Amino acid sequence: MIDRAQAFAEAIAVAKGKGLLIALRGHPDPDALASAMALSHLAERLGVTNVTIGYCHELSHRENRALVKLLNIQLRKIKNVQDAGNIEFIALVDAHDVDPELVGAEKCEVLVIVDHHRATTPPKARFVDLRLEVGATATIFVEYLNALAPLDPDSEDDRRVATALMHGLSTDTDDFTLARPGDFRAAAAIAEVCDRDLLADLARRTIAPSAMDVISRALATLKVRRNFAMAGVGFVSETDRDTIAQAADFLVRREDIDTVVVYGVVGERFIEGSLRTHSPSVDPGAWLEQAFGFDDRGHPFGGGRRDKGGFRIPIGFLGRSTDRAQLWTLVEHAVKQAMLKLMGDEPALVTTATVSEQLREH
Ligand SMILES: [Mn+2]
Repeated sequence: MIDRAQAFAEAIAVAKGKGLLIALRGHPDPDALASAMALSHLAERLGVTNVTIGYCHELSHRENRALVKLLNIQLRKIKNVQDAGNIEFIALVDAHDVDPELVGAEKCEVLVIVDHHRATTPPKARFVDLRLEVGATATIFVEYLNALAPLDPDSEDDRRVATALMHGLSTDTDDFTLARPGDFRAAAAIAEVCDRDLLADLARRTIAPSAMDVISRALATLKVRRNFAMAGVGFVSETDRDTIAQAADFLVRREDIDTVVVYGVVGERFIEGSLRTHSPSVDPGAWLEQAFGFDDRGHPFGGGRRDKGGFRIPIGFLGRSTDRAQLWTLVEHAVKQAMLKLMGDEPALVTTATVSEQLREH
């Protein structure tokens, strides 16, 4: 384990005197943000001083924006690698490829990749540490920190890093319910360094009004078939895209179902959906792949692990349609059909209203 930390340090040291960009992929979550913060902290200790943490999509979740603010994480929103200055090297955390929307990355060398997601194509970098057996990338960074620059409870800066990592660990493992032995060891290692008050502030899960709105729309359109439920929530703005996942998290708690898919049109560009399940027979990744298939390049539109998954399908030219009602009808029809087909092409769904009517009759 010390060897891996040493190899990581050697790879990072290559960026001494040069510009290093920690390029966050997609909409960064607490694990990605904490890992970026830890990497930047370690890089500084290793003498790499020109480090930028960059992201190219919105920080969509209100809690993530709170995290950035409370922990004072220095983030740059960039479209192009050179927006971050004279960058020669890239580091990736909690992801193993560069965001497809980040321009100019091909001119830089990827120094390190530290991640815990299954890779579809082999990740390419000078140093790769991809561990499927940990619940969070934060766990790997705790290990590096222990080996290279142990966190000091008396240092304000070190406490912030520890707090971010603990928060990343807890959110990525669903409050440790999915944590593996390595994650618990990592949590134990930073327990005395992190700031408990700050951690409590970060953990306060608020529900934004926009999320409540999407949840209410999901409830209104919820269709239940046996132990499966689906809900289409219509149009959702890019900044509110996480509300779809929040609605799915809420609905899967319904007692008589074990799987739910919530979907909508995000930013008038994509059909996006979230799957949540606690069925032993539903593998989210495989299920979504079967339901929605693959894009032109052969990548599945959906993916997932354990108990959750998501999909994203571009609507392309149709997104320009000004008749939103018609567009939604089309989307709803196509998504429902894809899912129903997978469930064995049975007749029309029973709506919750019909179910309660039937119950009243008996
Ligand atoms: Mn993660």
